[in-house]
Amino acid sequence: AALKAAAAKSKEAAEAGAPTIFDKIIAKQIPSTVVFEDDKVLAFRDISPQAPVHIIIIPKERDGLTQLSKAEERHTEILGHLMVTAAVVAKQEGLVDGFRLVVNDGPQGSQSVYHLHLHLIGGRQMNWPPG
Ligand code: IU
Repeated sequence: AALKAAAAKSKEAAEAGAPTIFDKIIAKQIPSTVVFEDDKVLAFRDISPQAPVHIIIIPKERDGLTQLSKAEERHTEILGHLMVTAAVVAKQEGLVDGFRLVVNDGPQGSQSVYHLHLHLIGGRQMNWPPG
């Protein structure tokens, strides 16, 4: 319940334009293990990995994309770029037998950070259905 309340608060703050923890990671104010970076996107290792490989891929400019359900026509290019980046990073990480890409959206999707991100998860057998 405490976690849910914290997520709801961070959702409101992000929607009002406040920086999230990911902005601090982008600004290198918080250290992270970056595995890929260009002018538009950043990929870094998740601090609480759920598999041998667990990488978070984010747009550097949030541009209203606190969560995927806020996507509009103008976000088409960056969303495509994030997906292509996932493929590039998966290859770089040696995930030749496959991987999983996850986007958690909103409270029911268990989203906790309101800056759109892809989870690239791999290095072990994934199960279906997910939890
Ligand atoms: P979610 O989809 O919003 O639930 O995922 C947020 C992820 O960000 C989650 O897997 C966290 O472990 C991860 N993370 C991180 O890598 N570094 C941080 O400082 C924080 C969260 I806060």
